[in-house]
Order: sequence, then structure tokens, then C-alpha cells
Amino acid sequence: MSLSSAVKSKRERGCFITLEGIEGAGKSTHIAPLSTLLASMGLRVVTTREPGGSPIAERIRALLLDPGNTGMDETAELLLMFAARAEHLSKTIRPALESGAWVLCDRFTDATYAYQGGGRGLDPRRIAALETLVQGDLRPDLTLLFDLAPALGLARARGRGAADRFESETLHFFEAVRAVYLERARASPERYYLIDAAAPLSDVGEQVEQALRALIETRRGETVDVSGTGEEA
Ligand code: Z5A
Repeated sequence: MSLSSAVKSKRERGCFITLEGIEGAGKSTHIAPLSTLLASMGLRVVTTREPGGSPIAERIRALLLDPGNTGMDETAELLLMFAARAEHLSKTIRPALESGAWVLCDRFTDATYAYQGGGRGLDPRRIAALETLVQGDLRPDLTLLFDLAPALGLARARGRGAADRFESETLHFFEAVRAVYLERARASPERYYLIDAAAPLSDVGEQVEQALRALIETRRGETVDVSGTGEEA
């Protein structure tokens, strides 16, 4: 494949953006305006979530969030997350990216490292092995990490009514989840955009927009024809 066609195929694949953070951080609040912003730029957008995002994955989600399943074995929980993800990738995410759509996903594998690794204490090497098995080399192009103190996030989330199986966890659990998210963002700063999610809603919205504009600029730079042939990418 010539360099210019490699550049072209990179441009034609859609962009994969994930939103991460602890409960109540504002991911669900900001995903719809983000989708509207991208659509206003002429992009095709698919909005989805994990666990879930396809019919079978949504059924697995119901099992995972059901407070009646308290005490689920931690390895079973990990495997169900990746079973749902395998379905979601094959039925929703990969087809959308291949068709050129931009995919906005409310949580993805960073959540597994944070919740099952940080919160439950599972070995991250096991998570990495499953990540490779299920995703191959597919990783998000950009991860918006909505960061805030767990006490504030939980107060927001619990103000909404009955807690699901994860929302019933302790503050200590969510401190561990947040710590893993921040470690991962520090380790790969090129992929993460850290958002101060404790800020007022409108400020958070501006931070999200800024992250998007930066990504679009970067992608424009990448699609410049660098082959030296003058051939259009
Ligand atoms: N999980 C896992 O363990 N492993 C995995 O691999 C994956 C997931 C993929 C999914 O539940 C659960 O699965 C999740 C982790 C686990 N744990 N829990 N719970 P979910 O999808 O139902 O939960 P969530 O993703 O955490 O959603 P959430 O609690 O709704 O959080 P959010 O989407 O970030 O928050 P929000 O709904 O946008 O906002 C919450 C409230 O705060 C709402 O009333 C807003 O109006 C308000 N809000 C938001 N931002 C602000 C600001 N800036 N100021 C004031 N008020 C605000």
C-alpha cells in the first residue's frame, strides 16, 4: 500500500471517542451535545455505551447491573464485561467505524481497568490479555476523562434514585477506580483529555468542545498528503 493510500484509509475510518469517569461525572449529560456538535460539522455519529450497545450486550448489562446479583464472582464479572464488549464491537462499533462514522462510547475498556482492576483488585495483566483477545489492536482515538472527587460524583448519581450494583459500592472503591483512571491518563497523555468534571455544567461543556476541536485539528494534520506524490489522499 502506498503511503498516500495508507493516509487515505486512516482518514476514511471513523474516529473512536470514549467517555470515562466515575459515577455522576457527567458522561451521559455531555454525550448528546457532543454528538450534536459533531453532526453540525457534517460528521456521521453513532452514540453507544458499555456495558451494552447491542442487543445481546444489553442483556449482559442487565445481569451486571442488577443489585440482585450482589456477590457475583469477580472473574465472572470481568468475563461478562468482555463478553458484552465482543458483541458490541462486532455488531456496533466496528461496522460503524468501517463505514466512516464517528463513534461516541459512554465507557469502554478503561472502565474495566478502573473498576475490575482498581476497584475489585484484579490483576491488570489479565485484563490486558482479554483486551488483546477481544479487541486486537483497536483502541480509542481519544478518551475524555471526566474527573472529580468520588464523594461529589456519588452525591450526584445517588440523587437520581435506586442504586445499581456498582453504585452501591463504598467511597473507598471509587477512590481506587479514580486512581487507576488518573494513572492511565498520566501514562498515555496523547490519548486522554482530562476534564475537570467538578466545574459548572457550562464550563465542562466548553472543555469537551475544546478537546474535540483539538482532535479534529490533529486529524486534519494527519490527512495532509505527506507522500510527496501530490496524489490526493
Ligand atoms: N463498568 C465496569 O465495572 N466495567 C466496565 O468495563 C464497564 C462498566 C464498561 C455502568 O453503569 C456501570 O458499569 C458503571 C461501571 C461499570 N458503574 N456504575 N454505576 P451506568 O452506565 O449506569 O453508570 P455510569 O456510566 O456511571 O453513569 P452515571 O452514574 O449516570 O454517570 P455519568 O453519566 O457520568 O453522570 P450523568 O448522568 O451525566 O450525571 C449525573 C447527575 O449529575 C445528573 O443529574 C446531572 O445532571 C448531574 N451533573 C452532571 N454534570 C454536572 C455538573 N458539572 N454540575 C452539576 N451537576 C452535574
